[in-house]
Amino acid sequence: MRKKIALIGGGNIGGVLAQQAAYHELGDVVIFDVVEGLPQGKALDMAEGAPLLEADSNISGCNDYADIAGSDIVIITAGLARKPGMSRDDLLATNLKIMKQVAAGVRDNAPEATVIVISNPLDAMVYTFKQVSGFPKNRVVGMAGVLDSARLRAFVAWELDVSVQDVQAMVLGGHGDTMVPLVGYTTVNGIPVTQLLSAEKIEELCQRTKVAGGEVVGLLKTGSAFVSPALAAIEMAEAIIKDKKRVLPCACLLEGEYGVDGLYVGVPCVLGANGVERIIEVEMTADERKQFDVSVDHVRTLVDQIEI
Ligand code: TXD
Repeated sequence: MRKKIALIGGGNIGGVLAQQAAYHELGDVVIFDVVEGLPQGKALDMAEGAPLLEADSNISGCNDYADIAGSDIVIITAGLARKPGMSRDDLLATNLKIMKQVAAGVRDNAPEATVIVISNPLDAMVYTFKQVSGFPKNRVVGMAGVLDSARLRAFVAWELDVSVQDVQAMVLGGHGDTMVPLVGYTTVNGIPVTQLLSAEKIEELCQRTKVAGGEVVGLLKTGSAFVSPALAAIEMAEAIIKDKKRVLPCACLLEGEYGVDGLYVGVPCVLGANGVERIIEVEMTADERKQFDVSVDHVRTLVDQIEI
């Protein structure tokens, strides 16, 4: 019996999610969107291409939440994306209204699903979904750290002219300019990056990571990054579907961990069949801990603006 994956939002990221999930046969894919015809058209196009990739997943599109019934995984991208000059926080008011609708739709039609939230501002949106849906915290997780860490991994690999496969990195905290790249956990096949790059170059790459989303928005002008975010969410979904127990940086509900209570913040966790199975508390330098606390304060400022 194949898993069922519902994608709430059939836009730029939703389209890549659908392709990746279906063509890698992670499960049958249902794309939900409020725009009539958009999810149905994208799904039909992808389904007609499936024979060329010998992928047997069913792909469908819908505008009715009833069609997501029985979903095992729900991935949410519903909401506006940034335009040049906008911060992720600028999306709060509009996307908050959308997330409340989405959370009710998922709660009422796929109550057993594990949910990966992507919509921005991420830390506030995943918090909103949790509050409105009432789902247990292990089944509500936000995608940000996997993307931010992938960006730092890419920058380090390009600088060193080494395989991206051999670079590991960990970026924690809120998904915004206050995110915290942990240099001590950035390695090249186990070799600390501090042995391979100067402190100045490492700082430069960490800074580029913090604004990498805005760099893409500035180039695209019509929207934000959509391939790398989708790939990051697929890595999380695969860990859950295949019970891989991956250790990944994800936005998780903290209830005392890292000295934080009642907020979703990016931290390392174990992702498996039961969603967020465990949160891992890692050591940080005094400076990294200070940055982390600043990032948490920013998340709290955003969340304090939310009225459920
Ligand atoms: O790392 C991260 N978490 C971020 C997240 C990385 C990049 C982009 N990030 C955010 O994802 C971005 O700021 C947006 O808030 C979401 C989705 O970005 P995307 O680029 O996919 O936006 P699109 O192409 O505008 O798609 C959004 C879709 C679009 O088809 C709308 O019709 C639909 O959302 N939409 C809705 N779907 C369901 N229900 C409602 N109410 C709704 N409103 C809009």
